[in-house]
Amino acid sequence: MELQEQLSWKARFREVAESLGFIKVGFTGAQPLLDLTQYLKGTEKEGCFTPFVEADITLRTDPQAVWAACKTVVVLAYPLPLTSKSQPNEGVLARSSVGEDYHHVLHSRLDKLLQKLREINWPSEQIQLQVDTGPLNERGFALRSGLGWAGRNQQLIVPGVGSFVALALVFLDQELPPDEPMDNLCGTCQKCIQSCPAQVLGKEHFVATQCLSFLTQSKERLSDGQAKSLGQRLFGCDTCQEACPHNQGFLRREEEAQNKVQRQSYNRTEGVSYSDEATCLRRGADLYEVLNLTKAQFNERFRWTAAGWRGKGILQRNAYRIMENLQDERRIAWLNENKDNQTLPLVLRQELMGKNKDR
Ligand code: B12
Repeated sequence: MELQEQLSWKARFREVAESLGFIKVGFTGAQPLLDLTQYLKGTEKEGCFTPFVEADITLRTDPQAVWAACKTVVVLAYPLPLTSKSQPNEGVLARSSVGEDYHHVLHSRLDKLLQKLREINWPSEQIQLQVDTGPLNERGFALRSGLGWAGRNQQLIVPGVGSFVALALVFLDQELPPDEPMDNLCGTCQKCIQSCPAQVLGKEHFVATQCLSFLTQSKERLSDGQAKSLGQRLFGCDTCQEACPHNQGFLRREEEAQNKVQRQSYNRTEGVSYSDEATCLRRGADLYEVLNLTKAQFNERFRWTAAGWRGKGILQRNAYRIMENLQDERRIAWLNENKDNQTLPLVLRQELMGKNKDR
């Protein structure tokens, strides 16, 4: 294919993706991320790996090891929803875990993208997709495709947009001219480093197993110190992103939407852009309700969000620990009622075992 024709297909891809709500699109080749491979090899033994990543470093960095026909990786960013502030005694959900699970939202957007590409006779035989759960390192390809730069908080920051975006990868079996990586615009700013309650930023390596977001998702026992450090975080942590100057525009829009909007809900209609200012999603969750969730209530309230993927027990463990932090006495009666019960989450039982806590 001639260069002119390749550029024209690229432009058409972008146009279709943007019409579906993707906020930025970058293209890069299928060569492996060699620097990252070396870096990952060096950090494997330092608590930098979570159980959430592929163990084989080659599969995290080399698109052709995952799909031999791959020639181009397209990286797409989709905005996260605007949310409303939680109430003082509520548990707090990260923006990536409110509303319909972003994995579903992005996959459904990508399915529409493929359909529209077929309609314009897109010249690829096959196209493969990844949203978060595949093996390849998304931020590494995002950096190389010029989608944004990596903040000191590890986040991919899209210029003019910020980091409250979810990423997706589209793999093509045709070569298209790559985009250029962009400069890092953090300058000397240290705000995220200063804000991190776990003090994991700004170190030589990011020890992911100490990040509070990880702790809220971990099925390992939390120590009392770790549980205390969660504060009111029920699932995920946005603190380092909230401190970032590049996210202040997003946070202002949220504030405005929250003041205007009548409807503050847990859900929004599929297909409505996440950044639609008519829907402000609730980030707060009633802790006592979470503690008492039945399976059916969990399915109704959380299963379809990204806060649901670790199961009901993890949310209940976190809710209990937050109530402990808030000295909410209702947890004591709840524990007494449930301690001999199968419904007491195993991880919480293990954490409280042997300490005679609250009994
Ligand atoms: C495992 C994982 C986690 C782990 C570990 C996070 C981490 N920082 O490593 C935990 C559970 C802690 C986590 C937390 C969160 N995550 Co997460 N996570 C992932 C996942 C599945 C893999 C990440 C990974 O491989 N990490 C290893 C490190 C080394 O890579 P990285 O930080 O992703 O990217 C760096 C490298 O590529 C590096 N790099 C590239 N080339 C080179 C070369 C050299 C020489 C060096 C030194 C480095 C380097 O630069 C990048 C930026 O620092 C990705 C999805 C995916 N498949 O990639 C989502 C992903 C990174 N997570 C995401 C989100 C939203 C979050 C949270 C914000 C959720 C929340 N609110 O709680 C937090 C943020 C925590 C943080 N400060 O990073 C988004 C990020 C969006 C964005 N704008 O950046 C992703 C892309 C999911 C998605 N599809 O949208 N996550």
